[in-house]
Amino acid sequence: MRRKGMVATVPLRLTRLVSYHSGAPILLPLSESVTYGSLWRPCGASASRFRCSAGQTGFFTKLGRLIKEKAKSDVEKIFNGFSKTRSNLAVVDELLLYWNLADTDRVLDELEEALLVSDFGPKISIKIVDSLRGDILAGKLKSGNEIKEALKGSILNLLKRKGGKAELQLGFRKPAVIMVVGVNGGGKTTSLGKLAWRLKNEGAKVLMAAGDTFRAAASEQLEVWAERTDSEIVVAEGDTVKAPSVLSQAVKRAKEEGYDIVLCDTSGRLHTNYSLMEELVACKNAIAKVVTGAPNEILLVLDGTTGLNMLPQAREFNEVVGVTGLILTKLDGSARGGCVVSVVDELGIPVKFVGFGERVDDLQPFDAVAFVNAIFS
Ligand SMILES: Nc1nc2c(ncn2[C@@H]2O[C@H](COP(=O)(O)OP(=O)(O)O)[C@@H](O)[C@H]2O)c(=O)[nH]1
Ligand SMILES: [Mg+2]
Repeated sequence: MRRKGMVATVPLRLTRLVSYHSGAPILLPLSESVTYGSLWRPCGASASRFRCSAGQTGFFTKLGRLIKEKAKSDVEKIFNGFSKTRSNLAVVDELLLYWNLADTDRVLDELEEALLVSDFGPKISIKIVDSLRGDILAGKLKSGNEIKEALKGSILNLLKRKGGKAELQLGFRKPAVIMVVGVNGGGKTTSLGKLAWRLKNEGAKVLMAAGDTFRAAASEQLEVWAERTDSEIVVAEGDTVKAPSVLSQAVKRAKEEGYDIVLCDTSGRLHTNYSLMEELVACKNAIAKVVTGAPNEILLVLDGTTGLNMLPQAREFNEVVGVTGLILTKLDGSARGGCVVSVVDELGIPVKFVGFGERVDDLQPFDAVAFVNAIFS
């Protein structure tokens, strides 16, 4: 165990800090090694740059909330991508328009079918329809319109009750650390870039960590995002550096240099590949060694067009690494919205962000009311 004041030697040859403030990348020390005695100073020690006061709780809470509130104004445009889900669910209106009590069983069967083809999954579809049946038979729902509102209400309720807090939970220690995980091509790196842009707009000092060490192009892709968002980034130098080492060094540096937030990218992996999944655990542990309680958020990126395949993915990632929130991407494509409800229902994990394009501002906090209105509009 390292004690206060003890000097640790961190081989900086492994990573470089790239700063894009002047437009061109500046490579910070690439010496063989550098002494980092102060890096290990525990929070609460004398150095003023490691402020761990209660005030930071306020900063991070405000940051999480601000990001959410700012999105409300233009949230509607996000859901254009649900056109497929919407057209599958359009049948609900037709069914309920001519609904009468004698017809209940047939209508509810067809309603269940409509939910199934919209990727809600069997468990959730049956649950929703059974609850509607109970309310109809109890005389609580007396018209097609009331049934539709109850249907929307039960989905909304589930998203809110099971999903819990949609705001980022950034803890109270600086730096807050966010890790993005998920399968290849889901949109991790892109979402991380967009998230950096959002956080920077709220005044946070952001450091990116290129933890996708499997593909050389992955770091370069994140460097482009760093440049685009005027963020700084830690990348691996050479092929032999492992992801946990990159992330750990980035968090150390963030701690040393007073960053508010570290955004950690990771390699895409199939949720069925256990050795790679274990590397994620190593990444998480490496981060936790540097900042107690970190990573504050482990965001699983799910491609909105994959439908029910996202459920086993979410299950596996959650089991191995403990997912705290979901980012649902590619809603500008033919996103299949229903399965999100299944993921939230089964795993009790909130959707925190939705991505709907490749531009820097194409990421919005998730709004459950807008989501339900969009798929049933
Ligand atoms: N249309 C669209 N494309 C996206 C979105 N998010 C990511 N992409 C694209 O999906 C591809 C894979 O994204 P990337 O971030 O590299 O995925 P990763 O492998 O999980 O890091 C890239 O071509 C991105 O531009 C999105 O919300 N909408
Ligand atoms: Mg990537």
